Amino acid sequence: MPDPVSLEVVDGIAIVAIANPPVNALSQAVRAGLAGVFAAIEARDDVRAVVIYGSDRTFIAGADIREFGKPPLEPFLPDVINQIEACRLPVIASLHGTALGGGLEVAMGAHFRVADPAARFGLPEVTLGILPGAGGTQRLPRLAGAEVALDLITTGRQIGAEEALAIGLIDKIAAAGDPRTVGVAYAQDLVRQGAAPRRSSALPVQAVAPDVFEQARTRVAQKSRGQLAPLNCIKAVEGAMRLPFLEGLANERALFTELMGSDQRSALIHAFFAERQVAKVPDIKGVTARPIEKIGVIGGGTMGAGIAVAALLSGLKVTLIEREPEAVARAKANVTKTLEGSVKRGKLAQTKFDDIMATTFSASDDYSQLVDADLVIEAVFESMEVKKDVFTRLDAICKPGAVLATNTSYLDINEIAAMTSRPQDVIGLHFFSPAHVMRLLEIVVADKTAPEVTATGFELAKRLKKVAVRAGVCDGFIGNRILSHYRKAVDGAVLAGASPFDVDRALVDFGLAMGPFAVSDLAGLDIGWATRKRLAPTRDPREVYAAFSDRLCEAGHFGRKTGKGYYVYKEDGPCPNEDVLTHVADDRAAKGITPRAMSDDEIVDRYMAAMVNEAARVVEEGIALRPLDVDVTLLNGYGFPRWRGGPMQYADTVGLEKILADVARFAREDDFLWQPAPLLQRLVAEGKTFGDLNDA
Ligand code: TC6
Repeated sequence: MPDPVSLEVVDGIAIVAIANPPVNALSQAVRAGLAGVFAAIEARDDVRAVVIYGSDRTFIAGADIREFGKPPLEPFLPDVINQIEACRLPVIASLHGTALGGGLEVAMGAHFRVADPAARFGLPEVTLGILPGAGGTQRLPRLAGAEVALDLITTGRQIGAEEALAIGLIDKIAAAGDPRTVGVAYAQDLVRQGAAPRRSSALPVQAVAPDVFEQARTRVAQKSRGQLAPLNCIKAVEGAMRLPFLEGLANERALFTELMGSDQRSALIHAFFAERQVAKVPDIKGVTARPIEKIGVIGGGTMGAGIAVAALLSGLKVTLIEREPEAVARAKANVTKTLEGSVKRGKLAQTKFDDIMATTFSASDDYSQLVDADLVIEAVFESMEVKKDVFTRLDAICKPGAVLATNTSYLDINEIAAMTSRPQDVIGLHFFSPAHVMRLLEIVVADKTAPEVTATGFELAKRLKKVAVRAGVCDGFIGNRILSHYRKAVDGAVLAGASPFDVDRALVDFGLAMGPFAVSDLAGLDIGWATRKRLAPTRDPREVYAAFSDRLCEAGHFGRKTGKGYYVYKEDGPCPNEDVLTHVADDRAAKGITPRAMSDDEIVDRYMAAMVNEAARVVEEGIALRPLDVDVTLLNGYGFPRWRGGPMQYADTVGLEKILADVARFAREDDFLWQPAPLLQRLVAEGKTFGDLNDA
């Protein structure tokens, strides 16, 4: 491996280049390299200033996350940055690409910062369950003030060069150019001006209003419920206000070390890597995707319109097909309204909107508009008959090689593909609603789907900025199959004694964005009802079927859309629908169940054991490639708390023995629902984890 840090001296300017692809992370070799070159620079008498820059596409994107959780290796980053800051010569950081985390901390340790106009800056450590532990919580308040520091450090949000200049984080935005030339030119200017080192650590910290930290705590309590890192971030910045620099640094270190040892840190870093790992799918390695420029969307309801918007926002041409002129007009209005919302929120320029409406978007009731489409996504009513009809028509119209995708949530894609003369071109692209917002895309590979069609699905996801997970065909694929299982478990908890409101509260306390009953109300209770009716003929007589939800549906209460479901939706917010308790009591009575008290812990244990047990089957059957694919699915499509890393990471954290023991415990009440997954049993017997399967 070539040395990742190099030094050359040109006309009195020491130029330090960092070359550690792909993102110039601060691995041990980079830290040691920086320490070495700065020692060498101090020993020379022909140097007037120092420039640090990153080679290739970026400055430094942060600490090397792969080293986290392993024994720390010297030299430590805070010491290296202190060494850079202590340099007797002016040190200039020339920033381009992204200066993130430890990378931005290196830049703040330099004495001057010049940036490319397109550079981005941020301290995203909080999103990984840690804090900027190399002086960032002490130097940023000194450069930009405590309020700005609290905002950037507790949210991890990135900012552009203009904002960085305005808050005092950087000194200059240069004309676009290569960072070496830009840095050297700025260094020469500074030398000409006789500039001396200007150390951030020596700057005074401006006083702030006393309630600034309390307000930050309130914000964090709302937005980052349950998470440790944002609270430690606040404490570290508070330390910068009341402690001298070196003591503040020691305080920061202690808070950092506490987080480094937390399960939340492991979970968030697992999520980071898992989201990159899901795109690595063996059957499409080296396979070239088909080019996609024009797509068709069949169906202009909420889902179809959302898919159309997602595609339009990523620059694709979209033709939306509906059945008749009124439906076309409604679909067009749906798409237009959503795009107008993006313009209002500043996410889409008015000129871009005008361009989309004039040239890239069209809607029609004529399937022949799709003759030149590269990919068509069907998002019509969830009925096999309707979908088969659509695919028959697509088969007759679409050009050879066009990818034909269905957005079905549950149905058998092999059966749909069999309606066409080209099953190799048929695939499932399962979006989540609202499709222009939700990050998850399940790419469902049917028996005959060609590898380049799968590769095209992944390419499309990248273009739409979605996280794509490969799934196999089964009822519900990865996410909805697991969901229907844990839904049965929470229904079972209600039959046993908890109320739906207890269940929702316990699971929101656990970290879910919403409880499962509130989610059902949001999705529409009629959807689950339709699925239950569809599956009724094949239902196993041993299943304990919770009927209380059917009672709500029979009374026309479908959740939010009808104003009533498990909750009643009023102007001042939702409140529990007390009628539900009557339906539940009737259901228990009909089944001869005497309700008992159930703790929040038991509710969580049931929910998690059901989720993990079914997920183990999904992995064992190859529906999900690896446990991490399940985690990414649940994190991005089902509101599972990211700081728990996903269900499989959670299971590894609490121990698979506990999950298996819980399955056995609940089986004493319902041994049909609670049958242990063979993979779970095997891993426990072998003393292995789901993580071991990810690494295999
Ligand atoms: C920190 O700095 C703490 C400091 C205190 C210390 C005391 N380390 O995302 P991409 C890999 S915490 C190791 O696909 P992009 C990534 O896994 C850190 N590896 O590219 C992938 O590898 P693969 C604070 C890293 O262009 C490859 O690089 N910094 C790291 O879409 C390409 O990544 C952050 O949190 C890393 N730090 O986005 C920034 N970063 O090809 C984290 C990336 O084997 N990184 N990799 O799969 C990012 O946000 C993005 O990677 C990006 C580039 C915006 C830099």
